Amino acid sequence: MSTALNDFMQEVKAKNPGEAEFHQAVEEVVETLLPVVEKQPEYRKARILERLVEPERVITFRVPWVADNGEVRVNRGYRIEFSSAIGPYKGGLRFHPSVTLSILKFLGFEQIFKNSLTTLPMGGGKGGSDFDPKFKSKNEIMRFCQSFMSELFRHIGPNTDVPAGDIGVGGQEIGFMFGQYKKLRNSFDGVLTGKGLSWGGSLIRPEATGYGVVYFASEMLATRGQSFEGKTVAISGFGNVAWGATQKVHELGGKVVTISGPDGYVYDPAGISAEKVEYMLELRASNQDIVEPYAERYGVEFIAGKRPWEVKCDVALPCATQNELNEADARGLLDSGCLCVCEGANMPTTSEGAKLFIDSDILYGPAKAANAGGVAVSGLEMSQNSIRMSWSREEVDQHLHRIMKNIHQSCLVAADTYGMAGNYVAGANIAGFTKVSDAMLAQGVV
Ligand code: NDP
Ligand code: 2IT
Repeated sequence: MSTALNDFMQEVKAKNPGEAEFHQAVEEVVETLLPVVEKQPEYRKARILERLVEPERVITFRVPWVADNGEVRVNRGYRIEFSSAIGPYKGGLRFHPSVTLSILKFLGFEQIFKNSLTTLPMGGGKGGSDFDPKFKSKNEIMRFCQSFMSELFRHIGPNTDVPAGDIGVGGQEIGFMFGQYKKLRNSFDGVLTGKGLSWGGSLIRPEATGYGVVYFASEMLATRGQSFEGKTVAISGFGNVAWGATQKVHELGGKVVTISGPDGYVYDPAGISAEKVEYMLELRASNQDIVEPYAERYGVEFIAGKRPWEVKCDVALPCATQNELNEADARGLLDSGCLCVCEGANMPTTSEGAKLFIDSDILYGPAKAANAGGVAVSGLEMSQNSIRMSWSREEVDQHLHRIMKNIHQSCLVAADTYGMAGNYVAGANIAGFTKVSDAMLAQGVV
């Protein structure tokens, strides 16, 4: 680690003690940005990096609710409003028992660069709760969402902060939160994205992140004259992102042979297609957080307690959660001849794993570029809400495809400009940073 990076990280760690995931995300970004900032005295003077790692606002709040058995429960709610340099705060809400301030700060920080890469006017934010939707009834989920929004509503708005879904938050939860917001404000606003089609949602939003990951990976493969046709693909997770990615890989002629959950992974050598892809939605909606029923239903192997990275594949798409692919997994993928790793989840690869990928010849697409399709279509949902129109499936998909191709190109150009050709991690960080830092310079020290 360079002295400058070490000094910078010491300060970040001292100011944000115990926030391991936030430290990890900041270090990965700052390592690639320091050479850029060092060449620009204006950035240094305006202390752009020091300002960027400090959220503009952090909100935490109590979320009390009543369980079906009459017991009172209390969870903690958060919204991290990280940067509004280029647009209203924008980013998902995560409901998962593992949620902490550190996890939401890492996600909010990454979101700044991701949203900038989409070229749409969106700042960076993230929120959520340590609420565990597992085994909760629909009524319990509704009461929780209403209580969560009873506080959040005063901090958000279509021109202020526009949340969306993430782990544990899909169309159902967005609906319950939107209903409560509308009731409290008495106003029908485009304040959340991922809405239902009949009340302001956009076509393709549910599929967008997964489709975008596959579009991005296709662009990377094309730089080596390759495509998804005939490729074996390992996917982790079985949620929204994994589902969209599986569908698109199948459409492009590839074969997805794994999905995974907290219980283990399923190996389906014939490939997950058609009806099996739809079954993934049922599995997720069952609220039980297990993939084993897939193996029973289709008579394939279930490997308990393991991750899918031990399966030989041409392309690996981690689509579950942070730090789900470690150094040993990365080494295994490299040794077995994997061509491309493209991140659907946010920060799924540990720092050690990522370093191995960057130092090797593998095509490695980092989350903030590769999974930007979800928030990009959220941005398109905001545009449709503003003009009170809705675009066709084809129109939205074309926009998404174009945006993912542009992000890929911006990463390549930025990496090349700073002497790191082919390094998509550096490319994504630098390309995302430039627009935000220029906006910060123009707007003065605020
Ligand atoms: P879902 O809730 O639909 O699915 C999440 C999946 O990840 C489930 O399989 C879930 O299983 C698993 N998972 C979550 N936490 C853990 C954990 N601690 N350990 C093991 N498995 C876990 O969420 P999404 O598909 O929307 O999100 C998946 C990833 O993609 C996340 O990293 C998210 O931040 C990222 N992402 C999502 C976008 C979106 O638009 N939805 C956009 C860009 C990125 P379980 O719940 O049982 O743990
Ligand atoms: O991580 C992400 O980019 C998301 N969860 C989507 C955010 C959004 O506002 O659509």
